[in-house]
Amino acid sequence: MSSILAYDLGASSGRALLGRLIDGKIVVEELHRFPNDPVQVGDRLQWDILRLFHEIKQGLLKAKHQGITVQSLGIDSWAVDYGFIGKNGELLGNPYHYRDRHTDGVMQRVVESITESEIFGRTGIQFLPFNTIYQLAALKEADSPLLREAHRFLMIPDLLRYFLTGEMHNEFSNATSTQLYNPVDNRWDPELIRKLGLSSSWFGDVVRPGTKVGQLRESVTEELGIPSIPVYAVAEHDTGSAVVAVPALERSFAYLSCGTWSLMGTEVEQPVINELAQQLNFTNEGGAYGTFRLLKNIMGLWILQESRREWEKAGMTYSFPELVGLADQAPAFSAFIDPDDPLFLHPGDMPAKVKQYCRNTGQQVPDSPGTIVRCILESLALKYRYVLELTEQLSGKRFSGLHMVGGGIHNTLLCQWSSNAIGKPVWAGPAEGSAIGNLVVQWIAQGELSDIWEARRVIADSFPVTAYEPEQSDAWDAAYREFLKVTGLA
Ligand code: ADP
Ligand code: LRH
Repeated sequence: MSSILAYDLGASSGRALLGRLIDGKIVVEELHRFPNDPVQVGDRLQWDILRLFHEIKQGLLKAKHQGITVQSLGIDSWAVDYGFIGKNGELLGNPYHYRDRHTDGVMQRVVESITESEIFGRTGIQFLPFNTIYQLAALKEADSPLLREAHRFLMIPDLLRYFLTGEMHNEFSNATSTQLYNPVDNRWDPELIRKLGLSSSWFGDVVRPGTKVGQLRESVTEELGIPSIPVYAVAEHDTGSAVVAVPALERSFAYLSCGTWSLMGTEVEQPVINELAQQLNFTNEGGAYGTFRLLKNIMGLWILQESRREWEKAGMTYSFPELVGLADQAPAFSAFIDPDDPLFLHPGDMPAKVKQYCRNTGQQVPDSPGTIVRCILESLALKYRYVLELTEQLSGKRFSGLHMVGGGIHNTLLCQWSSNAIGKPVWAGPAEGSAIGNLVVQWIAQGELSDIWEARRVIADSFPVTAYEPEQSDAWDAAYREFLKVTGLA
């Protein structure tokens, strides 16, 4: 029986899932899970990339110790971040975290010299201050020595794949997230690269999800005492893999990939690059098999994660289920935030920021973990309604419900409230969407599954999906009107 490995690195944790196809069903086993804590050094927030590589090797070792023969592997991770490789083939510096402040104010300066319509017209990508394009512009502004030494640009999974195989390739889904890739011309955009003063030689050939991109190199197989196996490029942007795994049986569906971020939208065959998409700040991220993700980023459970971290620092340790329980006990609809207010983007005392937002908007100020978590979760659910309505407006589609995937579906209160807020059913599952999407792309490449639609049917047959029906519609409609008013989204 053949087993394959999917590494899925989220902004909060990473995991190695072992997948097997047994009698037409997918069976997964979590071999390894590890935290992905960024590291603050002075003013800089960085990823611990070498530790992540170490954890990837630990996953392979665990497979070996269990006597499992792994057939192939793929890696997906959060988008936009990257490392540079120097002329000697070594990583230059440590990749910055997209929440690092080196990009503060850079996007505004870039769009003063290259207009928003030009950037959006060339890339179809939403304006987020941490997009790779602004990270690189920030290095340029700071005259970073990295740019003088840079030889090749690799995004996080490209980089880890390079460490494993010794081969350098840029994968398509992640390449689009940089806001430097032109999805119509199907290449890195030479004009944007030129206008920013970057070097086109950094950006290599772009491989599609499902391409075999090397074998484990000798240094890895010798160190671990394992045979060399093929490494595949999957939809290496985790959201791309998550959308592959949405168990939708209908062609037109809405999804919410719910983890550190909440990514909501629909799948399209062609990027939607028009004035409305730009004005609504939707994105067209490249996916597997010629699909695009027409979606919007919503700040997501990051606000809750950071609140939990803050309470922990103060000696109050809560698990996520405990926090959800406290929210359930707290009074309903007493205050709302716009989760996408820039206030919440950077790390820092999140409970204080939630309070500050409520105070500034003249609302009752939540003052306990329960009331703060309730405010965060209700506001997220209401923001989902807002973005779902925009997705319908932009795509011209009407959705009968919402598919939710990702770790956030363990939060059953959020799933129920999301259904209440949108007034439609929510179908929640699978939780490990990104890792499962990663697995099926490898199986399609190996001829074990025929295409993405067969894969989605098999996923639907293999993993439980919990259906939530909308409740308390009048109360949620009233809350939505209040939410739009206090957040200024009306
Ligand atoms: P990422 O891949 O972006 O790191 P995940 O998809 O793993 O994120 O989702 C992590 C989030 O899922 C956490 O921030 C937390 O809010 C939520 N979560 C995970 N487990 C539970 C649980 N048992 N109860 C409630 N929420 C949970
Ligand atoms: C989710 C995600 C999202 C990006 C963000 C940087 O993990 O990949 O799609 O916008 O991280």
